[in-house]
Amino acid sequence: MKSLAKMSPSIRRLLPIFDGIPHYMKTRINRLWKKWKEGAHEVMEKYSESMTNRKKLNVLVFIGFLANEQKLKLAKKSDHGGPLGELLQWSDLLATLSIIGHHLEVSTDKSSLKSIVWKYMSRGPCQFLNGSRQQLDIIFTDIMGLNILRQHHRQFLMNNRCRIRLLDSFGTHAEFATKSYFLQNKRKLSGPYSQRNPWGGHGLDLRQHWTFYPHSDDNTFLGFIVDTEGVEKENQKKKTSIPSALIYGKEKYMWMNAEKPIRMLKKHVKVHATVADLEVDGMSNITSLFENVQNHGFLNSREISELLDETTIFFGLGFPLEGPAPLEAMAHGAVFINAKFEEPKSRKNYKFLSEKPTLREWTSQNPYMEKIGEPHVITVDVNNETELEDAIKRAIQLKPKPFVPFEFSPSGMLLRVALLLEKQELCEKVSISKRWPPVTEMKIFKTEKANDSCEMTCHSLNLICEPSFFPIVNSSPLLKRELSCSSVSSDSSPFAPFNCTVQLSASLFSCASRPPSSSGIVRLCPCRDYIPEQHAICKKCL
Ligand code: U2F
Repeated sequence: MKSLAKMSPSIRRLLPIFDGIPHYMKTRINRLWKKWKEGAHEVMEKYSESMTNRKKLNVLVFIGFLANEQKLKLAKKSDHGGPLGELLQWSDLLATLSIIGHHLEVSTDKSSLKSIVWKYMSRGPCQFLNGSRQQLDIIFTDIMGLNILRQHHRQFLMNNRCRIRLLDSFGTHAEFATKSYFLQNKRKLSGPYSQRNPWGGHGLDLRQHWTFYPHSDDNTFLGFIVDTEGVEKENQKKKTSIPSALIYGKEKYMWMNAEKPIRMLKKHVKVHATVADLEVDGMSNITSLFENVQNHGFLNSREISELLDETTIFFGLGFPLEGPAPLEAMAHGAVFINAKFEEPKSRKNYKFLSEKPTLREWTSQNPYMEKIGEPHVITVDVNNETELEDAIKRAIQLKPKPFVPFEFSPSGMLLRVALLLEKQELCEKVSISKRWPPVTEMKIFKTEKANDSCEMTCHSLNLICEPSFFPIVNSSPLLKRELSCSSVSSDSSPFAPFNCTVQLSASLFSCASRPPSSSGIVRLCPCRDYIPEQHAICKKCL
């Protein structure tokens, strides 16, 4: 008998792993535990059918970038301004997996990884045949972790390829997933900064790449939760308080070229900052920028939450892209001024993105927030003085209520991860009737313009593109019917199925790929609906 996963919102289950994880992660898990417990209660009340009767899984969590700590020092930097997004997501993933009742093996270094690998390798397939679940079911790791597994545990990786779930913040597109396609097309896929693909080429199913935001329909959305500890739902900003802005950017390089927008901001509001490295060397050229700015230095989560409570405007300068902070600001009732990019940024024109395995185009600092819009978010070209001044004045008036989209709440994350782990099948072929999302939810559309992706077509109809349906859409009879083809040929192309052409390489199925405008290509796209504020789950997927 397979045992069932039981919801267990007790932090005690996580205590044994606390010694091995950075201080920042422990603090976050402890601080948010009350919220997690409330979320567990809520999800059991509202979605008890989906949350019960799930198989208990053996899950390995191998945080690869911490295993390279000696070189990268990311855990060390987490206490004074380094990138926190990844640590925050790993913390939330650990809390989620523990609460939804799975068995966890956690490793943040090569030697403990080795003992776990041996433990499961030596058990081998016999136990599995007996029906006991003494094998690993799922392995969460990151790209650095995958490289370590490839170098030191090749056989283990080969046996468990389909069980890998890769934390991949910005996502991976089909063109970058396999080495061969990228190498043949690298010129077309790159810009002036680099023609390399160091983070891609793993040959995984694109759904094995789990992202930070729900931004790539080809990938799976993992997400994180928004810290709302201490925020009261109805609590609006104190009416009497002087309007203020907190500049988004915890290291001074993020402030480069921002003199003009910051000057404008100072004209209307009191300006605060949390820049960690201001006291360090080379201050001369930025001194004027920080005049009349109250810099608090790097704050801990409680302090930043208190500051956000008093903040009217959370002000984006264009970088970091897609961090968690704007969602936190919105959860505290601040208006996020989101820097709009007149020319969208991508690996073809922006150095930071030039080696990322995606052709995604950023229309602003945070495209997810851009879609949320007013009263919570104003997306504006911060270098256009007139537009910026209007935006600042409007932001002062808006006074939105605190808001957290369901998918970034504890209950939303618990529900999503529980369902994905229970139902998304990537190891075995499943019959059409047992597929998840159910095939009955598939809605097929043609792209309207030659340059459109399937994502664009589905999104324009308030649907999302569902990659698991591609093999079904990829059928000659369907093409003949939908596109009036008399005969059908085949091709290995990220645009297929299109016109009268079926897809030859399953690894190239792609929601995101956009054919050239002049190509005359009409793509066939499988779309599905989703639960409002929960993109990963279709309405009948519960
Ligand atoms: C993103 O990483 P970042 O760490 O730069 O993301 P941010 O949005 O700046 O903030 C992460 C957390 O840092 C916290 C803040 C957020 O929870 O409340 N914080 C803090 O604790 N103290 C302070 O003084 C200021 C902020 C993204 F997540 C990564 O995936 C990307 O690699 C990176 C670059 O685009 O951006």
